Amino acid sequence: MTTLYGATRSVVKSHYALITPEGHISAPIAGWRATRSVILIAPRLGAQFAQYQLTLDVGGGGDGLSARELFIYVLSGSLTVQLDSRQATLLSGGYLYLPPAARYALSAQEHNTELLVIERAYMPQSNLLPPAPLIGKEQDIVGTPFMGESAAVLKLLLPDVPAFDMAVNLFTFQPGATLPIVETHIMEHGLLLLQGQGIYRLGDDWHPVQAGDTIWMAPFCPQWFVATGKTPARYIYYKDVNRHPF
Ligand code: UGY
Ligand code: MN
Repeated sequence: MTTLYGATRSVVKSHYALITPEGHISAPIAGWRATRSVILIAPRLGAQFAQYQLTLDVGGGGDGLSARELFIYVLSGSLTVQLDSRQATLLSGGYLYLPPAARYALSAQEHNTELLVIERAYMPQSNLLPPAPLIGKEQDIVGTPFMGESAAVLKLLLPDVPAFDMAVNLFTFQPGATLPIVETHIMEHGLLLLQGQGIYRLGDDWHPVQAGDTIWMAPFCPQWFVATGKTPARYIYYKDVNRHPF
């Protein structure tokens, strides 16, 4: 797609970034074979985690010991996962959590298998062991209304227990539904809009957003969302949780 006069919906500011798919540039990524990557959020943007999307050829993937903690969500295609004790095939909606130093082998079974990855340094907590590797699928998670708003339903993909320093949640908004408040909080977010469209308030700006858009929200960035259009809007997002501010 070409653009006249250099227009883009992408915006990068010190307290948030909106990155739209037309501007993606893919490249190989260390540690993954037969894989194209687009790094969408990273420490050099100001974030304390990385979020990237990977497109794998058949047989593409990675193996070894995880350097940091990793959350991998299958957007489309098929991915086999081999852990020390388990093997599984993940389809769309399937996911894998790996703590640091976990042994893994991943291999795509379909051409153009697409993955969303969140990677960050695990923050140890005294008296707590890091979580064990976890495999799941969003279809098995029961959603609950967010802050009593039945038209905004949240699924927590990871257990909400102190060993986890990250949460990854799936939000579904019926047309016209909103975040009940303008949130302003210490946790940062990495977000991928999976379906539908809406308006995202970020700081003092309001942006139209649609499926495929990525958003980074720094700590304390005021945020609010309304789903527009005639179909539900759905996004997956990362959040740092369960740790002290110092
Ligand atoms: O969990 C959250 O902070 C979530 N409600 N934020 C968001 O969707 N921007
Ligand atoms: Mn939030």
